[in-house]
Amino acid sequence: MNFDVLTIFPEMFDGFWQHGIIRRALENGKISARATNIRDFAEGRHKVTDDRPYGGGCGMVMKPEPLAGAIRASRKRLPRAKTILLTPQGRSFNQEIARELVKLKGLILVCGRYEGVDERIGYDFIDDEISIGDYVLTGGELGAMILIDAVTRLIPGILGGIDSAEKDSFSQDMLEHAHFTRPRMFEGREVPDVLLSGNHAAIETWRMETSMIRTFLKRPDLLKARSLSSSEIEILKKWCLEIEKIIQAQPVCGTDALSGGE
Ligand code: 9D3
Repeated sequence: MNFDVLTIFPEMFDGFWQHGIIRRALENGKISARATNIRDFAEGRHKVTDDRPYGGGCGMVMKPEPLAGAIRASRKRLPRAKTILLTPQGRSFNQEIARELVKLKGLILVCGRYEGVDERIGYDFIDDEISIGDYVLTGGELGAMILIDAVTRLIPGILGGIDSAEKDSFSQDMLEHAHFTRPRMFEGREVPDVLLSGNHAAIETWRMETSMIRTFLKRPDLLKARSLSSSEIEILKKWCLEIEKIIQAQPVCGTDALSGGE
């Protein structure tokens, strides 16, 4: 995968390229990535990239010529790449879009600043528009990093574990099970016995159960949207029975009248 980022703040990416999985992917040639300064394509002594909006109003707009120049140069370098504008108006980025983008040869990521880019850049220079969520940022750079991060870890052979990315595709509609590592006792809290039992079937069941209960408590929307396996249904039924037992153990009318609410 080849990433080309177009921005007026290329230095923002210096740290990003230098760490973790992105760095390793660059080193072993799984990705190429560079941040190009849009200002390098601006004319005149002052290399201006923004201007006041026609029709008035506050804020500035990114001038079309430097953007067009930068995109043309990128397309020469990456002729088969898709050009994506990071903008609050784009479709909301998610794992499904990440899986769609990892199939492509290259991505030219255009980072807007100020109030936005001149509308005419959208006509011939942009193939797709992506937002990273419903909150207001100061520009597209962090969005580009998020997109690169999410897409890179999906490239085959990038993640340490053989199946980490593949496992995501099964579990992405559920929250993950709880994780523990050494020490066995931390500030008075112990690691659950089952994880030390060596009983792999029991561990698997426990993990599925913690995954289910967390999803139920924190993201019930995910559970409702999902078709459940028979073992998952068994877990839910078991909880139902437990809850039912608690209710059955109560006196007939409950204790509401004694609680002093009214
Ligand atoms: C006054 C109206 N604002 C729209 C909500 C204008 C505006 C705010 C922020 C225009 C551009 C920006 C800068 N944001 C991005 O470039 C951006 C972004 C975002 O703000 N939220 C989520 N995803 C993205 S991707 C790029």
